[in-house]
Amino acid sequence: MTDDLVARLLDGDKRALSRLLSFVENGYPEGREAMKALFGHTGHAHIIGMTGPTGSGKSTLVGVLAREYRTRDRTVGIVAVDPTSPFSHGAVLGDRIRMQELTSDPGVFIRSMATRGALGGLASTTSDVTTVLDAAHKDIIIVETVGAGQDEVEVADTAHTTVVISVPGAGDEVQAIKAGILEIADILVVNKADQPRADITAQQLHAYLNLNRDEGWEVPILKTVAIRGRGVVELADAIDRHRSFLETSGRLEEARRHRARRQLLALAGEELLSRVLATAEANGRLDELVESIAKRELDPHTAAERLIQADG
Ligand SMILES: Nc1nc2c(ncn2[C@@H]2O[C@H](COP(=O)(O)OP(=O)(O)OP(=O)(O)O)[C@@H](O)[C@H]2O)c(=O)[nH]1
Ligand SMILES: [Mg+2]
Repeated sequence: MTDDLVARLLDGDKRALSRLLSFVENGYPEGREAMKALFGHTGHAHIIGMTGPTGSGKSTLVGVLAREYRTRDRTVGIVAVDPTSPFSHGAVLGDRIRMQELTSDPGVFIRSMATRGALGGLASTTSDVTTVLDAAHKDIIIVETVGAGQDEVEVADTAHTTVVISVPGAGDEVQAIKAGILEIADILVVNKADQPRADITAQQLHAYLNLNRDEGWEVPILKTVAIRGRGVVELADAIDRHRSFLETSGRLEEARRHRARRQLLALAGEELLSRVLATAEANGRLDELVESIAKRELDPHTAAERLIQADG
């Protein structure tokens, strides 16, 4: 059955794509089998992470960016991770009319993922979802996440280009700086530039970047008005420039190797743990060791060593 789904997905079937994504998100064995078969068909897509505070206009910007890429004849996959806004709940984009325009376009596929705390973690699930979309011939994959912390930093690891979105603030500190997510930005956007203080926010970001310069790539700071589609051409251009930079500087290769290592170790770790647990749960060894630690007869380090030895 998986073979059939994989064949249909490679053939461009949207329903096969949806079903395979469900398998992958839920950690089903079918998902895993499909991932094996799909891997050889991946490596083409450019993955863009868009992160920023709640309500900063990420979804609106993702929508207009997707349309911009469609005018450039590129197919687009959109992954919205854990959409929190009551407006966007169930629907990815704030603006429903634009949303419909996008969903009726066969060159666009939109997926909402409410799987924070998913098996294997948010980052690994997101990574698998982008792999499936890549195999489904999406040229551009945009992942939207709320910039809240460590999860986003890990999700950014999956992206080739990370766009961090800020909005004009009343205070003196930009939200993204506070959240500690500025470091992961390849491109900075001040959205809602139709509101006052957008220039001041851009200047603050600029000052901050000057203190933390990266060799080779100068992080552009762009102003956008997502609801009017303003600045989106410049954003798409900047993303494409970043892609070229990654390719010519060798960073794309480096990132691929980095990702390969991370995936291999994460999956091997999961596999080892599940093997150890299968034995230790069956023979009651796990409960015994837990009891011993709880009664303070055994320290957790020694217990962990014994848990693994018991398997061998
Ligand atoms: N004034 C103004 N409002 C905007 C702009 N972009 C988005 N908005 C509005 O800001 C609100 C939030 O937009 P969303 O796109 O849902 O923001 P989000 O960051 O995806 O929100 P969450 O997914 O809930 O974190 C909506 O009411 C948008 O219409 C902009 O450039 N200017
Ligand atoms: Mg959103």
